Amino acid sequence: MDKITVTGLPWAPPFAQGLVRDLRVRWALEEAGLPYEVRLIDGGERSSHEYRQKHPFGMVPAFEADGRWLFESGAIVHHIAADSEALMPPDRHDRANTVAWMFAALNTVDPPIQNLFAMDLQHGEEQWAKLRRPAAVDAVKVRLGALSAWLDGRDYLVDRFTAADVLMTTVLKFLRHTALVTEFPVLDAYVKRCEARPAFQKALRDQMADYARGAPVAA
Ligand SMILES: N[C@@H](CCC(=O)N[C@@H](CS)C(=O)NCC(=O)O)C(=O)O
Repeated sequence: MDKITVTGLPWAPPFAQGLVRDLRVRWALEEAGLPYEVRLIDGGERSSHEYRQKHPFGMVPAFEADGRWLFESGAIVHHIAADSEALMPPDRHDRANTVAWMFAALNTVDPPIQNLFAMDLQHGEEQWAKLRRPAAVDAVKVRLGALSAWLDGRDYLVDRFTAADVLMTTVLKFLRHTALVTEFPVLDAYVKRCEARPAFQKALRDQMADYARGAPVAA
């Protein structure tokens, strides 16, 4: 891949900082050792016809390599991983397992987590959210319990660090406002192991630095 650009937000409110999904793309690129530029785009540009040709839903991240655009963070991480042994094992069966765990992160583990995240951080004061929260927590715990059982005795989702761990870790990060991950010591250790990687640390540092530069000036 020649010139790579990733789109991100110029700023995010504190509850979302470190969660915005260009983080997982930056992390994957750091692991792969690929240089890239981040283009921070505001709401006006995200709504523009031109940007919608790159990202139909007007969100971040979008990704450009060799003049071609791609959207959806999972698809982007997969695209980067497909050419990088740092993120995708060479063995055919291990590759299939890695992809299975990438889908599991986004399609099986993420939905109940996003449900709880929205309840707590967007609707926390509403009566319906208070009533439904215990069931939403239980649904998250069912997934975390199964994931913890799988990771017990393993360092990573497949035999070694892969793109699946990039996605799973950044999905679990959406629970940081709760103690749910720490209730599962295996998961707590897994997240800490993945987040200790220099590539993650650099990606997070860079994203936070962008938000510090883009912070709204107090009136
Ligand atoms: N499924 C999409 C979700 C993308 C998404 O939710 N992006 C958020 C930031 S994490 C966004 O762009 N929000 C700003 C907006 O919708 O205008 C992906 O994984 O890329």
